[in-house]
Amino acid sequence: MNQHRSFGPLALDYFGSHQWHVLPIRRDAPAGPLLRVGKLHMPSPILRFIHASDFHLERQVYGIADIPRHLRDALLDAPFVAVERVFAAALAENAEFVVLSGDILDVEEMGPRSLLFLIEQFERLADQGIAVYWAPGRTDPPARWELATMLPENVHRFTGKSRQFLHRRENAPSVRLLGLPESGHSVVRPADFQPPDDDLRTIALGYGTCDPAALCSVQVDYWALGGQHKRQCVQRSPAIHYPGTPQGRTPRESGPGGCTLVEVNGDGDISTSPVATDAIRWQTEEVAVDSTTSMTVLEQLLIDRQQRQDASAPSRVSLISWHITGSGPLIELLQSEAKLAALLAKLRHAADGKCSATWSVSLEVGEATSFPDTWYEEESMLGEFLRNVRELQADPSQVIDTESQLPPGELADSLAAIVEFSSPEDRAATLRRAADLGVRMLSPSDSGEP
Ligand SMILES: [Mn+2]
Repeated sequence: MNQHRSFGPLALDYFGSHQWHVLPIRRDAPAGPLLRVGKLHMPSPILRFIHASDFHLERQVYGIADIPRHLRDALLDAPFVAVERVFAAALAENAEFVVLSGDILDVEEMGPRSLLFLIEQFERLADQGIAVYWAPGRTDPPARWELATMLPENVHRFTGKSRQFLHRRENAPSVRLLGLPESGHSVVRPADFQPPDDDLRTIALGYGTCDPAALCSVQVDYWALGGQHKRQCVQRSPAIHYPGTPQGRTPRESGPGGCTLVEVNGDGDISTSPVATDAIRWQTEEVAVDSTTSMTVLEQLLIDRQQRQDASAPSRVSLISWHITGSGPLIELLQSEAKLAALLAKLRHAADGKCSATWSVSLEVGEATSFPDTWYEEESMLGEFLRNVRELQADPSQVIDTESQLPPGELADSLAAIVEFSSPEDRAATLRRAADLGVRMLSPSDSGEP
């Protein structure tokens, strides 16, 4: 069965079925005729397009308080640089068209730079005869787009009248694209997409979450979905795919951002390959310490990792959120916010001095099971507070009278049920949180030593 191309119509029929086979990502395969295990003379792709979504060109990078001067421009430009790379990929890969699955630009939130930039990018494609098919997400329904007349003619939007486009091709069958004029639902509903029963390859553009099993009931070859900022290959056959946003905007959107190059060969096999476009990358880094780790060792370890990151990707800004986990005296010591802040300042100083492209955004530390002994012993409000908490922790039978602390009146009745401890675990967890809060509030903020 592998040499299907040499065996005439019967074998061709078998492989020429409308089922599109999906192969693993093969972005780094050599150029030219491809040889893959199980198949000989695999033809080059007969159709190639870019799938992207969630540009959010109205939205800046947010969620960080301190930005060093030398990185300000990079952060401001990042959303635009990333989107420019999406269009550059379409040109470089000779894409036949670009499919956009929603949340591209919100006209109610945007500034003039965003709109002009987007039009400019569309025009770059128009010059090369590359079409754009743009289906709406939550933020960019065509009804809001009174500026649509400014879009060049290669841009096709799905509207009330146009829910289907036929992409015509030279010497090859057309490709059908289906979409909705509004993404009124947060779930992609297969009933909204019903292609006629014919031989055309069909791409459906949808927005929101999906139920893969339900989508399989419709004769669609590639589900080009949007509304999710993290890239996800939901299913390989038929393909259901979210390319994610080209540029994450907050520390929560960590990891690479990009778009997807989709290639279809003569057999109908589809491959999806990620194209990284992000100009800044949010990273979450875990660092585990144990009872022997000292502050100096941790500090050096973080600075080293920061420098290594900078050396490995010097052209991209890396924004790191550190999570320190483990147990031992160092974790206890780092429960002091002042200590944490001092450590973060040292990391930043190390990066700032070198105008490094790597920046430590935040430093968080896991909960400590206890605090340093000296804190319990000292004659201060904190010392007294910690001794009280420890006494309650040591003796679970001691009643904690929370109810008497409530203000009189109706409110107290409804609050009483909330402040009551439902179990010993609940009591223990509350005491741990109280100790943590006390340490944070009662520690002097300047010296770092409570
Ligand atoms: Mn979005």
